Amino acid sequence: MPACLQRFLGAVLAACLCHSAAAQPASPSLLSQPLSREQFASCVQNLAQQTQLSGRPLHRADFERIAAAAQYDDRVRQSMLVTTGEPTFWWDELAATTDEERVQQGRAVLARDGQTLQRIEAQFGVPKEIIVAIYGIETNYGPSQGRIPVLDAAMSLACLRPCPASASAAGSCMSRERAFAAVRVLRDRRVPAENWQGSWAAAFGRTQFVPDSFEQLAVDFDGDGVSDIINSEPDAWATTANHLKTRGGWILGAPVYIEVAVPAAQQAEFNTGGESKRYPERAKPLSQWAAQGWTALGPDGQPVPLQVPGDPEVHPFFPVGLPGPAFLVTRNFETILRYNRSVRYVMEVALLATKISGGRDFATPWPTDDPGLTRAQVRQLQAWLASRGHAQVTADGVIGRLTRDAIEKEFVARGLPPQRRVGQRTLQLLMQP
Ligand SMILES: [Ca+2]
Repeated sequence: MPACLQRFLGAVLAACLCHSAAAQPASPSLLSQPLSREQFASCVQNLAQQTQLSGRPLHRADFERIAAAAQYDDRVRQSMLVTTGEPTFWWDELAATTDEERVQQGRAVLARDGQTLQRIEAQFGVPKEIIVAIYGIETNYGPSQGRIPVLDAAMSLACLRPCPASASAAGSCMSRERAFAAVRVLRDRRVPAENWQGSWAAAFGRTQFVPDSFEQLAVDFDGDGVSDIINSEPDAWATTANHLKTRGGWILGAPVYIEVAVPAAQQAEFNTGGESKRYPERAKPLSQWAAQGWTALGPDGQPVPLQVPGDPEVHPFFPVGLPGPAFLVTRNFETILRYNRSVRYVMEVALLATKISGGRDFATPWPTDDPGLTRAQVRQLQAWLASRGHAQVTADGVIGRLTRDAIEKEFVARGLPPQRRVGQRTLQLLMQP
């Protein structure tokens, strides 16, 4: 399950414009129905007239020649709609993305290729567990790189999310620049001309880079003279490490997050009303938080001294407000955030890396009586739904719209209050004989 494809299929994070989210909003009217053949052709023609705005040199003739093969792919629009769809919960997403299956597979990657990963860690200064965790979350350690032709995805995205008229400078419109970059990468023969596939957001390869980031950051680490992030694990890993090093930098020896207890007297100050909130403007050295009575949490949730070598600057982060897990986060958090602009993604990567290293889950429970399912449990649920006649549900371990529809119908069929999600508790309730 690729992170991107997963979200395309239905789970929701507004995350998967991997490694440089297109910032400009889509026009709602453009998303209400598929683009017509004429609309798409006219959009591509319009882009051809703007190649002078390409972030790197691009001749109009090259654009026209390569873009002539592009086809509108409505999966892009459907995915854009999904990202504004149903609410999702931290405890569901983290339970699936950091489940035991993914932890064990991550350890197997480290055991298999520890030496290569160690060399990458040494050269780029990024922990190998973080690189492996990104690999695991982005493409499930390789197999799930996406099935949408990258050129089609990039062009469709640019046409569904056109630049505002004011975006006249190169680089001021990410969706346009991504389309140009896809063409440049093909022109330069840096990717396969046939079957170049990726996510709906045009991210491709083992760690899911968009074409513009690929152009800027791709590394040849296996030494064959080609930066091949699709087939070569060392190239993909080193390219990811290069991204983290170049766009943010890593403080080696410092964690991404430290789970903390907030002193009672200061809890009102951080009342987020249940919202996810981060306070980067309040960054200060860890020792100063400790002096104010903040403590870290030990394995059983007991307070332990707040200490990290080098006394890095940290700031508070509350994924779901208080009560709920509370964190002080370092610059490493912001470095992962530049890789994928979702705070939930950052915590998925960091927690998976922690677990791969033998560390533990968060000590503070999420504010729910119905914690999330592992992918093995989701597959079990889906097989059961299919056996109950919901033929559209496949046991792929990814909760998407079709699975949610079936869940809702089953709750209704059993005379239970309808809901579209299932956790550990409601799984038992729903599947009882
Ligand atoms: Ca290579």
